[in-house]
Amino acid sequence: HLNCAEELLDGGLERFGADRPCVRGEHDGARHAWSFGQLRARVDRIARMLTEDMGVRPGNRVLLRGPNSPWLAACWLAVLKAGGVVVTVLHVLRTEELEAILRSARVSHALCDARFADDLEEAADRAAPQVGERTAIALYGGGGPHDPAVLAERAAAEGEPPFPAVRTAADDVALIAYTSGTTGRPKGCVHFHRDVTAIADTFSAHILKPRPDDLFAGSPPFAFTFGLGGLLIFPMRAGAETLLLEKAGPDRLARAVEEERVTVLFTAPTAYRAMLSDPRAHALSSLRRCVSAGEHLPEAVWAAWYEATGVKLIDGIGATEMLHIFISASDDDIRPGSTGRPVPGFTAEVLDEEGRPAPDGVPGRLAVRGPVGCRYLADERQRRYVQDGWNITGDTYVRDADGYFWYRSRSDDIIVSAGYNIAAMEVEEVLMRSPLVREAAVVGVPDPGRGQIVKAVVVPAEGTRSDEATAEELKAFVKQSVAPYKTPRLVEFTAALPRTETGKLQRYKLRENG
Ligand code: 3SK
Repeated sequence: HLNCAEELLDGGLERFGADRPCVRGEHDGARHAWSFGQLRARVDRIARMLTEDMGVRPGNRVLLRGPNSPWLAACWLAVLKAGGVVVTVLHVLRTEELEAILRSARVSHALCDARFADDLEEAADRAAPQVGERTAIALYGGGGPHDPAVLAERAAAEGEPPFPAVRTAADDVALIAYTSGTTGRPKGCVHFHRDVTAIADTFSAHILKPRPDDLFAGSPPFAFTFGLGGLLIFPMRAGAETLLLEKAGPDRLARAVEEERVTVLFTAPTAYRAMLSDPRAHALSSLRRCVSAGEHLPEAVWAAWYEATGVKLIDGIGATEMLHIFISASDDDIRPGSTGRPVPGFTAEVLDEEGRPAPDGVPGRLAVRGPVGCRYLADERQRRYVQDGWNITGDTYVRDADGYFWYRSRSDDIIVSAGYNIAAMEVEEVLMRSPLVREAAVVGVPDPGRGQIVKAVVVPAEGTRSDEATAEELKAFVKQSVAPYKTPRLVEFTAALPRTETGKLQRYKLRENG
């Protein structure tokens, strides 16, 4: 038996005391700062509302939509204490993207930040026939008598009795995290209650080594499991405090570090680089641990960060399929430019095309196994990701004679831009719906700030002009259907796309042309 929310919250309260600071941050202009005890009072009221008023039963899938905030954290824990399965989505997703997730996960209930209700309501109407019933949506943070946040505040003030967590098994499903598939069809990655504690007891315990007096902060949203681990699970497991920011661009992050004396930072290389260009880099002196993941960390950024702050960036590779980081290094084990070595509990190999271990120094496909692994929700792509018990991550790596892993490239059509994974085919499919487009191909091209940016190469439809105005029109067209981070920053026109004799698109040629 394990309920990971009970373990983190009620277990944390027992281990560290009810008054230990747990979560602080902003929600829609209001500030909140809750101890373990104060957070539990709110979580328990929401859990009660889910089970008693909304009819959530163990195993029901409950979607969470909202930017990082103390209320999102409370909802996440409440769904799990109520025995539900959390499906967290980026709040910037559009109707079509939300509809696909509601259908795929058969989401019966949702807790949504009141400011982001519209697309979700529409998606719920559209998905109802496949889900079997219309997803029941409760809005938090908007005020009103049924607002879970209002109910929770009242319960905390009145001192309601604790909600007994549903007795889930360690290998009951706790969450379904969505990741871009190379085909553009999102894949739901299923993780158990025991996986949640496993990532804290591997990467966090052995590499990060947080202290109870730490204050965590960072940019990745909970919907990206890098953020869920780094900004909620790891601090709670260590009895530390987390600062949750709704908007966490590099400037806001640097200001928060300075003003609130943040000690542990989680963000992507793009943000570390941007923070360095701020002349107030000295204001980062409170930091003692900084974790970089989501995209490859260039050695130059590692060196510049060390010079400016004296902190050795902890690089790591993780995947939504693996829940969190499985290769990394900290302190004197770091070799700048290398991702590190398998985190204790994990084994990693570099495999050749036949699936045999490649000799050290020879690039191949990264394969990893450990206490967590890929379980796609009803998806035939499982067979490609898990082979002979190894998780094949889609990255090309080289291992050196000392067992350090060095990143080479992605081995699929995923574009990694500012830490976001973007499926080239998803963007292509949207472009192809425009009457201005005859053919389109999407690739990632190198960018000093974001690692890669999305570039669309378009064969215009008859009568369409290949000019700046058409390019802008196409960008706006794509933005209507998919989240802004997937929109091409560059649009180029061509008379024909490069193809093999059998008609297969030669994406690498488009990449080579920058
Ligand atoms: O996908 C990633 O890059 C990642 C990195 C670290 C932790 C978790 C994830 C999903």
